Amino acid sequence: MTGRGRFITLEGIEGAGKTTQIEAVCTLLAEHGRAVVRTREPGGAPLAERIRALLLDPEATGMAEDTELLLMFAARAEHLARTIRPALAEGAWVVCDRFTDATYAYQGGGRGLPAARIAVLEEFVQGPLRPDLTLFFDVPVAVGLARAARRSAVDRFEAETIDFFERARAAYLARAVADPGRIRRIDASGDPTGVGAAVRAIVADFSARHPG
Ligand code: Z5A
Repeated sequence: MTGRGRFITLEGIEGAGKTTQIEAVCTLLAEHGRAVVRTREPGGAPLAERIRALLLDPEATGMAEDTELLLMFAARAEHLARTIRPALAEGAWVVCDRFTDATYAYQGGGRGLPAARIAVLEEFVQGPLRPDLTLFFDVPVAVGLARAARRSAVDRFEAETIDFFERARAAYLARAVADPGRIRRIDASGDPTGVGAAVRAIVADFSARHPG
């Protein structure tokens, strides 16, 4: 439980289609009468967006893995304090493009940092707060990267190897298996219309089970 509102996160590797589907999630919740706050990580608050720029800067080469991990959680602390916790306290439903599952996937799976180290920071920064529902958009790495390659700009993560994204995907899949009540895996390899139908079914069911 997160307070009066509910906390929904969207996760997946590069090019999985989260950003494409997040608006539909927000629209559906609004149709159900929810006050909705859409946000993202890293970022989602003014100072957190400045940390995001540093984290994604392709010229920030050679950043130590622990520095990257701590910056993710520094941005998250700011995001929680300025955006997420106030919105939940007011009863809003917060819909967030990535959250701490991404840290387990990218810094844990991708970079190889120990999950126990991430868990310490998770507890420190979040206390008991966890997402109520996580939509995991699962695509083969080749599919996600081919979609993302259509964009011109490349950030610091997009420059990573295929093996890095394979490890991130494997970490997401393991978390989905370990916590199926919260993390709902969606086959995101199909066309946007079909993926959107699966998303709406899950979110509508979740909303119906959490009235008021
Ligand atoms: N990161 C981290 O390491 N640790 C953390 O704790 C957190 C984040 C919170 C944020 O980058 C980076 O931070 C991220 C992980 C790291 N880096 N990576 N990789 P971001 O927010 O800029 O990037 P992203 O979250 O990965 O977004 P993305 O690459 O845009 O992926 P997406 O949002 O899932 O995909 P999309 O923008 O919706 O779609 C990509 C393209 O595919 C686009 O042209 C769409 O039109 C197309 N698309 C979407 N869906 C479909 C379907 N179903 N079929 C065909 N084409 C589609």
